[in-house]
Amino acid sequence: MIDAPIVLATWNHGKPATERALAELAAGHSALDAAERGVMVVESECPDRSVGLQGWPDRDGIVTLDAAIMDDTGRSGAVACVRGVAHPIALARRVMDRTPHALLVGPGAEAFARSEGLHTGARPLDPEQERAWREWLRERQYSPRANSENHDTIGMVVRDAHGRMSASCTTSGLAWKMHGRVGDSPLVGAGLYVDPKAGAAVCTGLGEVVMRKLTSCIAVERLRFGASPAEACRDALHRLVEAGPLAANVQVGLIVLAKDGTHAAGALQPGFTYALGTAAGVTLHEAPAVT
Ligand code: SD4
Repeated sequence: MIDAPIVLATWNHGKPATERALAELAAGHSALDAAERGVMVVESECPDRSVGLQGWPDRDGIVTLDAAIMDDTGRSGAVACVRGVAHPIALARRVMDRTPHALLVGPGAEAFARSEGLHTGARPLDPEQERAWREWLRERQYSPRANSENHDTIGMVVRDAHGRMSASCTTSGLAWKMHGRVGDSPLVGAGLYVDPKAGAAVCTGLGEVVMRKLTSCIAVERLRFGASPAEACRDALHRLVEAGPLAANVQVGLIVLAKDGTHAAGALQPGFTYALGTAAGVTLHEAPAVT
């Protein structure tokens, strides 16, 4: 099967990431390479400070990062709660390619990063991070807001011209989290999922909600049993609220890409934007609130 590639990525910063992923595909690289290198753009530069070493720190003033990557052969790699790594997605890829494991965390992940030449060393908070952290310490209120910073985390799904699929997620997690907290982004089935028989999905939003319901996996499983991407999106999001409405500050955004290239996005609340990249270019959209 040969047809046009397609890339989707979360939030407004999904646009430069998607442009990079499409360029990688155009240069003949795999869907896996595109999913890795696309999100690296946002790891390097993320003005809203929700990805990479520039991300907001935890409540102890420490920046810890989570990332995962998965291809359509069932392989995956992930890292969680890592410090001093500029490109955690590249580290996640190395976990997948060069270790017998699927997830490395904390000091062990950092030691592996050092052995792979991917550890960039401890660095102090920059003045903006320091200022925001000190301000947070005055009130110490932990109440993540829906669409907070409006563009948290980058998650991407890629389908190349041969129908091969991959997905990636990378994040600094929720600002002012407890030290050691890990969200959905590095967890296969929660933050991302790929099944060659069905499709791929990624999530963004309040990780504690997503990781309890395996939202990405549920969406892809719905595709496997014949749902359209829009139905899969709606069903997976409904699963989050079937026991009753969530607090007004809870947002979850979901992107679903079926193996035939059809796709959909949805969210618990308005305000979730995503980038769509095709041969015609990259456009930004707001996903419908589907609950
Ligand atoms: C987390 N899901 O760590 C991530 C954060 C995020 O929109 O995506 N925020 O819970």
